[in-house]
Amino acid sequence: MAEKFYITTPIYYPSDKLHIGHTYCTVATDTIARYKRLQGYDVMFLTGTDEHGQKIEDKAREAGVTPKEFVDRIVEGPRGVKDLWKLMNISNDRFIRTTDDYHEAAVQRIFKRMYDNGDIYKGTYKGKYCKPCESFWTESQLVDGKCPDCGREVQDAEEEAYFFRLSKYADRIRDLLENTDFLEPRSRVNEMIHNFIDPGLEDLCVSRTSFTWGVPVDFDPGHVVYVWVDALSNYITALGYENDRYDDYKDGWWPGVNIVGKEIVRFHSIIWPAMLMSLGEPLPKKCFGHGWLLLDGGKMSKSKGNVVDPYLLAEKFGVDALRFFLMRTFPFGSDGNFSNELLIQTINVDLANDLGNLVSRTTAMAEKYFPEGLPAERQPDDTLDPDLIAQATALRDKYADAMDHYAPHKALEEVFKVIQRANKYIDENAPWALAKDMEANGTRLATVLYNLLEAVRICSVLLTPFIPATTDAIFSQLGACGSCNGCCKTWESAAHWGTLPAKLLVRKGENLFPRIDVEKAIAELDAIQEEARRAALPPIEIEPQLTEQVDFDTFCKSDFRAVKVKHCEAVKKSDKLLKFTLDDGTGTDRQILSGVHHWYEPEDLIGKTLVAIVNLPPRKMMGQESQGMLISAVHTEKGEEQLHLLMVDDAIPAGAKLC
Ligand code: ME8
Repeated sequence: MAEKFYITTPIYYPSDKLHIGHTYCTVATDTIARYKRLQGYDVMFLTGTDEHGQKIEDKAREAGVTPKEFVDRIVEGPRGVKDLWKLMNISNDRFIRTTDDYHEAAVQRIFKRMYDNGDIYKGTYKGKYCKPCESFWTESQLVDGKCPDCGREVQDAEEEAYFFRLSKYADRIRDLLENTDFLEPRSRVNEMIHNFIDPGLEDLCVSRTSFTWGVPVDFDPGHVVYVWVDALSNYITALGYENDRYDDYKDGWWPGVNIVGKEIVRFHSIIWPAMLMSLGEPLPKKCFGHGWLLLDGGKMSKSKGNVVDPYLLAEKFGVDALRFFLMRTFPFGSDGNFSNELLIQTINVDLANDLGNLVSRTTAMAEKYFPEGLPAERQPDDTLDPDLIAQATALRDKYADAMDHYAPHKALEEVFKVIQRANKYIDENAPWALAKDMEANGTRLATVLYNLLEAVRICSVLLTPFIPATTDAIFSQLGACGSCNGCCKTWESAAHWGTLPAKLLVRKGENLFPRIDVEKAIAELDAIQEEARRAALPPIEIEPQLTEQVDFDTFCKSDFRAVKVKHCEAVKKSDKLLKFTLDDGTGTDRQILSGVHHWYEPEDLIGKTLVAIVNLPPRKMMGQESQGMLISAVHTEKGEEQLHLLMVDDAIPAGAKLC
């Protein structure tokens, strides 16, 4: 029976839309899950959403809906979390929502078990609270008086609360971190020991009374379970722990591998193992803390607003291109700077140039030179062939070594060495030259093409966890699967040269990754992002009214008159100013300059009756005198200033006083 492999992503806060940083973590976990399936493991891949807590309660209130309505929209709604994972071809076997009934009931039982065994007790919480992170901190844990995780302001907090005896597990946690390879990369171990274990683990506050959107403590209903105790439990409740929705916990699916971002390593490598110790359950096999994708050197946080929409990128560049970029570009354990240019460059260099060219040249030549199919006869060349064959057959083990060490970027590096080697092999063998004399060179040409097809096949097997839709397309171009029943796609076959059937009917398909025009694509992205930014702005903004009062006499000193536009023209060398010649009822023309050209063309205003204040001292604008000011109404719409000149009924004679 196949060995079980259970892997999880963090469950996401549906407090806002997911961004490319979340997509990174899920794509990475999906790639590992697919790799394990390829190797023959029986894989269970869990993801989900973490839906309780004050932050969600606050956001729902702002949106004027219930917390459940709020999270439902983000999780299940159009372009929500589930839609995104579907679009990104995420192969999760299960999706947990912490508002699922079975999970909530199981969390109550988990809390009660820890209470019953004396690990949870009641006390008073005094300390600092970071609302965005929903984390309590002691004074000594703050960095410059701010939250050590996100750097934001913290508030004083005091409330009756339940506490978890985390301190009791300090030695066992230290041992786990220092003396096993539970937590990776190793640098994260040092961070945990230095920041949390060495200063002394304190008991953890695990209930709240200041809000209600959470799992109630069933034996003390004023309290809700701390959102992290609720959230971390998902990894086992989703298998059926303390509930009968699933049977997998007792069927041996736990322990599993938790893939998490670096800022939540503390929860996963200290609190979570301590909870499991308290429950007497096995500890996770592994916690891998990956780095962050940064934007301009800062965290791409939804709270900071500089988000990159994965929908937009996947729709524009393709799901596989985005998946590939995320895994190829950023070493998994470290931070990396995300940019649109980098994404496009990676697509152009690796996917269009290296992989795309190899596949399209190989399949095009095979189809052109052997339209009836590749013959079975071979003519190897001891000088030209062995290096390609050796590199391609050695690839699988190097790849596995990288994947087993949670280094998907290194695995791809190895695959691309072989792709580059195969492209070189085309140039070394010049199939187009061989094709000039098919009678003399036909067998050698078939051999060269077969070798290339084999190299493409091996690379495609190993690329499948990363870009599954693309490799499907490649396999169908190779024309293998009709006759081999998928055996050329297996893990075993990736270390075997000569798996493709000797006789092959190759059909070149569509270009896998057309080259992208960098400047054009960046300009288009900028335009889309600008549109999205504007769409998110409030529709109409009106300037707040002044509270300072003017006395009536002062107000009466302003002389407002109806004026008729006799002539209007643009002021030379100014994009803004229009020059108005006005009848103000005095018999002498009045000239006013007004910065309204952005909204009006001069000819549209001739004959209109406007309102002007006529007793302002004259002033010079662009060298011309303006004798007063035209009155207009202004507001902001979708971030853009809007202006309307005040126009009154044409029946009102020029010079009529407005009061
Ligand atoms: O932390 N780069 O949820 P979350 C890389 N609900 N990864 C990033 C990232 C970025 N710019 N931004 C976010 C939570 N992430 C909890 C988890 S698990 C029991 C509870 C990653 O939606 C982040 O590091 O804030 C985390 O691993 C994941 O996205 C979910 O973040």
